[in-house]
Amino acid sequence: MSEHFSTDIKTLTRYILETQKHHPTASGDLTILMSAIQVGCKFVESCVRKASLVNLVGLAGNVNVQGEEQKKLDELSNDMFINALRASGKVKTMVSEEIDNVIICEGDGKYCVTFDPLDGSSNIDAGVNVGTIFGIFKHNKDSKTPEDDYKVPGSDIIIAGYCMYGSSCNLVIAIGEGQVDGFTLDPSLGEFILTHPSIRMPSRGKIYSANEGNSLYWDEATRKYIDSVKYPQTPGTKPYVARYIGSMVADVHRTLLYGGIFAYPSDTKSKDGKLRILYEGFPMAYICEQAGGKATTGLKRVLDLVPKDVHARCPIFLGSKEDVEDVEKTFAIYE
Ligand code: AHM
Ligand code: MG
Repeated sequence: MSEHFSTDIKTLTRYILETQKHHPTASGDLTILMSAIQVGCKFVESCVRKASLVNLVGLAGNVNVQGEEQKKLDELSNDMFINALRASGKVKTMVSEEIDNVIICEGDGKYCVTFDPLDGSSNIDAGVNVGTIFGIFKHNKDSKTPEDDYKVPGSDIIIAGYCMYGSSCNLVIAIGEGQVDGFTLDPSLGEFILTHPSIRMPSRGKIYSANEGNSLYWDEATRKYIDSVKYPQTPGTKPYVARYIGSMVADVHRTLLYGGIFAYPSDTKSKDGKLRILYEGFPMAYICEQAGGKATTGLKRVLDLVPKDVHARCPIFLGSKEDVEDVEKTFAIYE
């Protein structure tokens, strides 16, 4: 029997410990921080699985039959991440999509964390994939206010990741130096196991992913670019395939594995697009670049932006290097 099982599996905790060993000055703080994030992801995964069964969906503010107040899944996920990160003792401040102001932690944590605890939550009722996105920064000692902690470019990120709650639960993390690795939760062990080591994005893809329902409002450069993949002018070149789930984590995960382009551009209704810089744009752009891809607003590298406030948004095109370079070329002509 045992020959059918690997007994030398790499769990996320083992992976982080081994990574830390390569940095002799590492204090173990990041290991503790990542363990808090892991716990948050496992909690959300377990809630998402049970959501419709235990009637968690859509009941914020409602009272259940026991007379207890029930919380919606996004509120629960938010509370879980805040508590787990705070309890780690390693976080100075954090920013969550769900909370207006910067969250301040007691103690002398070295790190700042941004997260969207349950991205794509409008999809939950239909059982579509949702996810958690996070970015970890080193706290800047010169920063004077909690808001200042986040007036930094995305290139300051030290670890970024996302967890996708789908047909399986996948955690992808980028730890710098071009290393992006994917883990799958083994529900029987309750452990994330390394299943997708060293992810590299194809240099060109065949898939485009954008909400075309907004195309009436797109600017000329976006329209020209999307037309160029749908109606290629070079003889013998096939049009790109369209895929849009409407859940960033799932759309980016597919783009990371298969290549192509994911876009949430600006439009006349929302000039900065929809996605938030600190906990959607930056972490996904970082993961993408670390895997060999690129991310741009059309005019500027996403990781060079410095957000004006903690919930600021930016247009985003991310994906395979050559596809994103085509976007940049189109914007250079039409913007
Ligand atoms: P949310 O943070 O409120 O869930 O919104 C973000 C989500 C992303 O997951 C996704 O890429 C985008 O919104 C989809 O927006 P749209 O429905 O406008 O296409
Ligand atoms: Mg979101």
